Amino acid sequence: MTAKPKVWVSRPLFPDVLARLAEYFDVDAEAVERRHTADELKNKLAGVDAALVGLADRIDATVLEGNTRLKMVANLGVGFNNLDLDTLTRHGILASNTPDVLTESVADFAWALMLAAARRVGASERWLRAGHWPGSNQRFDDWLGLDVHGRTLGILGMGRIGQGIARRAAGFDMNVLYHNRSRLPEMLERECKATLVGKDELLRRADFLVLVLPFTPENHHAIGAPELARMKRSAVLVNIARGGIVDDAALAAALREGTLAAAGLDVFEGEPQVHPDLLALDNVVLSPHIASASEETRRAMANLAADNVIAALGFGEAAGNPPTPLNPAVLARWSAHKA
Ligand code: 8YV
Repeated sequence: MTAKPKVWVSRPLFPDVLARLAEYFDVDAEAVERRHTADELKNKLAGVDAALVGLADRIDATVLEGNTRLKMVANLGVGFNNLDLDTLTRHGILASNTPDVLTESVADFAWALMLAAARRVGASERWLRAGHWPGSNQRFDDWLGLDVHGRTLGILGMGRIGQGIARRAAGFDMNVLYHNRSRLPEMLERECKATLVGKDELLRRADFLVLVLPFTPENHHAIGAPELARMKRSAVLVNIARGGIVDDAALAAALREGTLAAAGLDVFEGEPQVHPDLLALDNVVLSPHIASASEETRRAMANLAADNVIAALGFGEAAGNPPTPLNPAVLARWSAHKA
């Protein structure tokens, strides 16, 4: 009997997904969540045929140096700024991500942050839990927040998640503006009831600005002090995309000085560290990168990553056709090689 291909899973994963992988592979799954050093990644990846990795695992030239075995890296996320795709492609290593299955859950969460930031859910809960309510003589005009309905929603980055956020805005009777590299097809624009504007106009007009951009070097600090200065003092900023798209220090300064009303943040520069100035503020709602973390969605993401590995390594019903490859040119090269 030939030995099963070897697969490394860099983060603890649902046992049923690991069991699916174990039908085909010799699985080495991490039981404890932790960050791996480049050396650890290099060593692990040198000994396996495929790996399921998380966003904290940076897969680049350093960790792939001298690797002649690895065929496939499945990212447990839709964003893949942790993968150096050019280098993977050059090494003939297939990469995949987890699009679509998380779109609606992440769009839901963007709304959770918008509503929570606008209506001061976090700060008022902290006050209640601290026991301040009894005896406070809470006034009629305490805890006043911002209305969401009827306002202008700005979406920066109008991919699938941005469109999901826009579609939900109809229920809140909002005016939806977006800015994107390219204009949506007319049918989608109509479905989303969204109007394309320039970035400057988006910054000036949005009452709620939600960031859904992929993280690329060009998008580093796409929202910094100059952009924040263009926004309304009454505006709310929501970042569910990636840390580093916002200059967190500049954002904290704007929130502290009252040049921006509030923010909701799921992602941070240098996470899991959070800028101390943000932690000190009450007008920002903070969550630990959980926008996709519903039971169903995280399972679907894990299963999709597993589907990609199973199919890429030639097993299962979709053998040879992984569902969501990022560099399909590698697949073409593999088949040319076989022929
Ligand atoms: C993470 C995400 O994958 O999909 C993405 O790009 O940022 C999230 O869904 C998730 O937080 C697991 O780390």
